This record gives sequence, structure tokens and C-alpha cells, in this order.
Amino acid sequence: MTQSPASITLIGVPFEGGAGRGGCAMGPAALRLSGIAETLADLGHTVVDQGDLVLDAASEFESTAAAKELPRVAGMTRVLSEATYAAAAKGTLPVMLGGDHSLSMGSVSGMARYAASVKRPLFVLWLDAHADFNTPTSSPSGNMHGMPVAFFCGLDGFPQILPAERDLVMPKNVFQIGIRSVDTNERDLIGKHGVQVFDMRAIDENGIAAIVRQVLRAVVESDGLLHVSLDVDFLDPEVAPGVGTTVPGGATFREAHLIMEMLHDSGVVASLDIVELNPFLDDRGKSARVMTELTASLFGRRILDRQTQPA
Ligand code: 5AB
Ligand code: MN
Ligand code: MN
Ligand code: MN
Repeated sequence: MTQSPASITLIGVPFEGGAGRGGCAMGPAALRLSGIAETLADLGHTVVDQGDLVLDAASEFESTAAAKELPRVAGMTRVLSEATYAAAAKGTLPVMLGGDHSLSMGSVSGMARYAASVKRPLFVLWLDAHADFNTPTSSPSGNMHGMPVAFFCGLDGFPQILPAERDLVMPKNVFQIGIRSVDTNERDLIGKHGVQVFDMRAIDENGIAAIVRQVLRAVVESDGLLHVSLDVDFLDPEVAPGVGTTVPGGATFREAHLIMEMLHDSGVVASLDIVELNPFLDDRGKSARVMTELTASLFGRRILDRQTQPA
């Protein structure tokens, strides 16, 4: 868990096959350059960087307009799902250095398998401008970085990338914060399956702390494990410009930090994805540094020795 000194496994996923444009494959290098491993070690954690995964396409699939680069996405999903499971099963906390958001098809599937093996429910906190709940049938773009949540929840419309008996995440255990861009079909799917969405309006109306408390209460009450998936575009583009799919009106620097600080204090975080960083579009390393700072807050960096006051 994030609270006491943790053993952290950094898993580099230099993958951009799920995004509409190139650049995310350089994400792991930029995150390393921003000092992510050293920052976590300075906080007292044991950090093992296992380097970048070697990725291969799954040649039985075909790339189509509905699921672009499917062979590469499928190959990455298989390798990362194994790597994430293995890192968690040996008692470490996997941190994925992405890579585009299709990598969560693998990381979350691996964590779902791990959670099932220890008989605890898996919850997912999805910090993103987008819901990423499209399927190949609903997607307007065919880009698979817009589909990972639908995949790990087991929606119809995907080819069989992982074994049929794989462990899934229940849509009601997926909490999304920061959402401000949802496609028409995707909106119907969210309603039908009951994903718990807190859009930007909910943050404006309630404040971020009340929302995070509600999410953490759900996890703690059912003794769950929490996987956090942090898309760079969750943040306002002014704070983090280095991403291919900017949407104005995102989370502020402080809102994002408060989430991370509260997550740390909860002690329920079991794994983390840092995704969609595109160093080619970044402003002198600004976004890479912000992601490293946020990760530091999630792993215990604090301003003063004080927790968030109860409501
Ligand atoms: B990201 C869009 N909904 O499906 C689609 O950045 C955008 O991982 C997806 O959140 C954005 O293509 C994917 C229009
Ligand atoms: Mn995303
Ligand atoms: Mn996004
Ligand atoms: Mn994006």
C-alpha cells in the first residue's frame, strides 16, 4: 500500500498504438528523466525499475477502422497484464509508466486477476477528461485508448484478447473524476452499465474533497483494492500541455494534488497508471514534471504533517 514504505515496481510501457497520434511511446523516458524513481526512493520507498516491456503484435488479429492497431494493442495487453499481475503477486505496487491509455486494458486486467486471487474486490479511480468507455462498435475514432474501461469491464464488441475466464471489474466499482468529453454512444453505455461518473460540474458543485471521500468510503467499506489511472488530460491544459487530446476546463494543480494526498492517507491504493504523456507536445518537460510531482504526493509527500480534516 502507499502509506507505509512500499515496494514499488516501475513498469515502462513505451506504447502509442492506441492513440491517434505518435509521441506517447516516449512517455516512459520523459518520466524517468523527470526523476520519478529517485523521487519515490527519497520518500523512503523501495523502488525497482524493471525497464521497458518488450512488446510484440498478436498476429492473429487484424487492424480495422473500428479497432485501429488491434494486433499491437492486443500484444501489449497480454504482456502488460502478466507483468502487472506478477508485480502485485510478489507483494509490490506496480506503477505503469505510459504509454497511451490503451495500456490500462492490460494493467487493470492484471490487477483484477490479482484482486480475485486475494479475494478482494477491485475498484478503479479513473482521472481523465474522457470516460474511455467506447467499444469497437461505439467508437467514433477506432482509437483504442478510448476503450480500456469498456474492455476491463467486459463489454461486448471486443475480440478475445485475454482468456475467456479472465477477471473483470464491475462498472459500479469504476469511479471517474474530471470527465468533460463524452461521445454520444458512450454516454448511453455509461448509463446502461452504471459507471460512477463525477464530471467537472460535480467538482465545481461539490468540491474535490467531498467526491474523493465518497469514493474512498466505498473502497474501504468493502475492503477493496484501488487501482488509480491518471491520464495527463485530466489536468487543465495550462497545467499539463503535453498530451494529444487536450480539453479545456480541466482539474487545477491543487485539485489534483489534493486527490493524491487523500489517496495516500487512505492506504488503499494498490497500483497506478501514468498515461498519455506526449513529450513531443510538451512544454520543456513541464507535464512530465507535474506527473512526477503528483506521483510523489500519492506516495506520501506532504506539505505539513496533517491529514485532510473530516467533513
Ligand atoms: B484518452 C474519444 N472519446 O474514443 C475517442 O485520451 C477520445 O485516453 C478518446 O482519454 C480519448 O476517440 C482517449 C473521442
Ligand atoms: Mn484516457
Ligand atoms: Mn483523456
Ligand atoms: Mn489522451
